[in-house]
Amino acid sequence: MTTIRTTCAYCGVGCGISATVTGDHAVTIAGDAAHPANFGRLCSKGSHLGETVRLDGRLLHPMIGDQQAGWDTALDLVTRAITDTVAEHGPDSVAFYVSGQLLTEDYYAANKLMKGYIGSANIDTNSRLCMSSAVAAHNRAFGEDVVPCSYNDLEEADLILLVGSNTAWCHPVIWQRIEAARERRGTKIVVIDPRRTETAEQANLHVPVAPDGDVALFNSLLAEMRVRKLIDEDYLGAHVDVPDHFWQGLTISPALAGIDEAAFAALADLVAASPRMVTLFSQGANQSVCGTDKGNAIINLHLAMGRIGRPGTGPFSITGQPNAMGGREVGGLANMLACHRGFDPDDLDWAKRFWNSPTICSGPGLKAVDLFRAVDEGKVRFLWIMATNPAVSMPDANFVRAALAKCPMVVVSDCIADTDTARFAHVRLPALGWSEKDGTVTNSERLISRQRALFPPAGEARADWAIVADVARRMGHGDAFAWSSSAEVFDEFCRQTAFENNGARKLDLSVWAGLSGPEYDDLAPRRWGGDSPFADRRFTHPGGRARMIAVDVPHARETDPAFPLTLNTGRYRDQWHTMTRTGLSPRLSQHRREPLLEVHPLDAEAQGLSDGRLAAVRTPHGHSLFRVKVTDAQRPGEVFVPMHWTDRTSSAGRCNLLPGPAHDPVSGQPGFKNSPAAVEPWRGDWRGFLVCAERPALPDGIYWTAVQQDGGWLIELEGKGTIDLDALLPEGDRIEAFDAARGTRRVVVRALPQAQDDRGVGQLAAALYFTRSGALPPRDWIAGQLAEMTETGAGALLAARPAEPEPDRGPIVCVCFNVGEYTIRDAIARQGLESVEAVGAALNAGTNCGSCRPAIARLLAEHSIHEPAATI
Ligand SMILES: Nc1nc2c(c(=O)[nH]1)N[C@H]1C(S)=C(S)[C@@H](COP(=O)(O)OP(=O)(O)OC[C@H]3O[C@@H](n4cnc5c(=O)[nH]c(N)nc54)[C@H](O)[C@@H]3O)O[C@H]1N2
Ligand SMILES: Nc1nc2c(c(=O)[nH]1)N[C@H]1C(S)=C(S)[C@@H](COP(=O)(O)OP(=O)(O)OC[C@H]3O[C@@H](n4cnc5c(=O)[nH]c(N)nc54)[C@H](O)[C@@H]3O)O[C@H]1N2
Ligand code: SF4
Ligand SMILES: [Mo]
Repeated sequence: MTTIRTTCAYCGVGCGISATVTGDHAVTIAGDAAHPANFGRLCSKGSHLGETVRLDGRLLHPMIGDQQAGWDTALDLVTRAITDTVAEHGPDSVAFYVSGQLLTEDYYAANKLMKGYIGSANIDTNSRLCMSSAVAAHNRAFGEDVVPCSYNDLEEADLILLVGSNTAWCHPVIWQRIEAARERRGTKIVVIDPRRTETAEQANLHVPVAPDGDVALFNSLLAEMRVRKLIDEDYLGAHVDVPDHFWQGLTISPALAGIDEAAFAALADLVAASPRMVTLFSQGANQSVCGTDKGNAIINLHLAMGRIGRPGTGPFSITGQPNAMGGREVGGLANMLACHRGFDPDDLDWAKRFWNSPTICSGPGLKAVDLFRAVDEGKVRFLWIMATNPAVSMPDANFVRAALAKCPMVVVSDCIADTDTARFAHVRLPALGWSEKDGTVTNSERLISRQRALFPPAGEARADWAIVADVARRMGHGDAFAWSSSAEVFDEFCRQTAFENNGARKLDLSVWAGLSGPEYDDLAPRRWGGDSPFADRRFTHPGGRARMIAVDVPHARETDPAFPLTLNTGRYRDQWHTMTRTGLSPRLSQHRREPLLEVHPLDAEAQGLSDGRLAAVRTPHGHSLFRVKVTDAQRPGEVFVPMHWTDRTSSAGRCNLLPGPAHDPVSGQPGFKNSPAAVEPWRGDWRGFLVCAERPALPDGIYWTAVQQDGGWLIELEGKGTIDLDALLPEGDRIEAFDAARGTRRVVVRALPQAQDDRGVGQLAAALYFTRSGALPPRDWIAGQLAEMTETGAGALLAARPAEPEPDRGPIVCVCFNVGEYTIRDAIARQGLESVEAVGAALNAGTNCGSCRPAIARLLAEHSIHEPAATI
């Protein structure tokens, strides 16, 4: 057993992990107590990484179409496709679409090949969908894409404004650090989000801003602070350029942000009273057609009040992916060159000389939405997709799919064999997975950490940078891509940041340049730019001054009576994006088993939706089906669906058929959070669910969702007309029950001696519960029987309940200890529990990773408001 210190695979918090390898693709995960991002903490996703490192579903060999191929054959084909396409149609007919889930070394190699050797800037990244508005806002205000804060600032602030951030779910360890600081110093927390998220429930103040009301809100706050004489005129005079007539354009108009006077006054009082203020912003700000303006409206407030560059202050754009920041540094965005440089002739000359490149690009390349449009128009004819799943995650995803289907050559590098995007690939290249990768990532606070390999490569998988370098060599650029390790790539990148920099840009990694192999291997986490890059009050714009940017309140989106609602989209606590990895974890799949449509009771009533049944969501671009959850956490007129489900996990629950391609004019970032939509009930003639060890082929034309369970799958089903149920069931001993009156059929199948897996004879192989008009039993207990090693009685299996009835746990809240909502409500009521700690002492819930603590706090709060909740 060896213990290896590495970094989490998932979010931009960048937690350190201490991984103890216990066997072949077996690992025990713990937080690294010495890592400065998390000091030992991990959330539910990080804690369950061990469930995602097995080889199931991995892409193990290069594939050309459906045929396994050798690396030489596959890379010869890719190289020939690039050179032929460039020869015939020019360099801009070739494009890469990459990802914040690549390591810095991978990203550097891809950017160098495209911009310096193919000679086009058509390399864009999924960070376009994620951070590009923040990047643009930083560039406008500071002259460089520099995040001015570190996590320490969150702990030293008296007031934290969370704008469009569901921190408790999406950056849970940052949330835990904020909570711990609040415990110590009484930090006030404000959540600005149209939804009452679990984060908002824990805040001192929830400001339910109207969709895209943020510019109006921050402009109003700035105007209000001016009235209160709280503008730091000295700071502005010395360090900030303010455009002419800036102040005349500002009004105090919280109503334009959908906010009432009382909430605005409460917010303004907090802002006025708290010089130590951090504004943490995420996708509710960035993913908008006015996302760059939102970023600048936030930064304007901080500059004007001098709340930047001092401990406990600053506008803090938090990154999503583990290496979103590293990608920005190397130049992964089509409108950035490398090392935070643009495309002025000087910049191009600088890059050309450093890379010694034969054909430097001439100007910015295509941003993601335009890139796929160019694929559709036949202008881009070769596309290499690395570490992202655009067939799911791009807006107007069916358009993107149609474009991919037309593209003469699509190459996909992924660690997973079958993704929605991989289905469009002519060539698939197997990449190392998280537990095999070796390199560096930069987190939200500019901290560079090592990811280290725990296992040897799976199958023939290779590092992304090495694959890129091999193609470059085949193109005749061997000298420029002659690295033999990720350490050498990192060294070259560090030297590039320092090349002719002379203090002009904050990004300067020269302290890391020249590391030996062993020094790189041992590299301890370290932040570039220090705690506070603008502590010296010197900004990157020529002249060293920051800039206030005049931003206008956007015009309200015109309402179309056919699409009267606003569709908002985002994340669940325990799933990561398109579920290619978290979806492998039975535990993480417990928290939300189906994609839900969250809708306010008034809208549910008006549209005839019932809680727990299905609804169709329509937009001008497509329609999808979701399970209805009626909740007053939504504002009336607005609905929310998750982004995670794909064609692999559902028949019709894909979110991104719905949002259109509208994007921010400056950053190109799509407005995923505000689309016109309509909803209506969707009723099948029958419904049911299947619990099974092996997943069967599911018919077209029905609703289904599939989630992993211990030992198999849980599949929800609903449809119209008839269905051949027997086709869903495996071979085995069958026990059946019918109820003709309700059209109910229940079938339990037990494994036969020749069962292929290690299931013992008589163990559960599948159980199907089907009805036309009756009720369906709870799923929990029966799904749990898949992993049971003993035979369970037929009566219990058909009833889907144990012979000795156990209380229904309800939806799982704590995935670490499998504790359900009803169990927690029951314990709160019966045992008089009054705190999250007391619930933990009684049930263990919330005592491991802590990701469910906000949910437990909500159950406690609800109990204190209502009569004790009914228990089952
Ligand atoms: N569990 C989990 N964690 C993750 C990820 C994941 O997939 N799963 N992904 C990672 C990545 S890549 C990212 S980018 C981050 C994203 O992290 P977040 O940005 O926190 O997540 P989202 O759920 O996309 O959106 C945040 C909130 O924005 C709100 N919002 C919508 N419209 C508006 C608006 O107009 N104004 C304001 N103020 N708010 C609005 C939404 O209601 C939502 O609650 O999470 C990272 N962490
Ligand atoms: N509606 C809606 N859509 C959204 C968003 C939203 O809030 N709402 N958020 C957007 C945001 S912020 C983001 S970041 C995107 C995320 O969207 P995607 O990037 O498309 O989502 P992932 O599922 O993370 O895809 C990563 C892929 O890379 C593979 N992979 C992982 N590690 C490696 C590696 O080291 N090498 C290689 N080659 N492959 C690897 C994984 O198996 C997976 O297939 O979604 C965007 N789309
Ligand atoms: S907060 Fe969770 S997902 Fe994010 S890096 Fe830390 S452990 Fe990983
Ligand atoms: Mo993201």
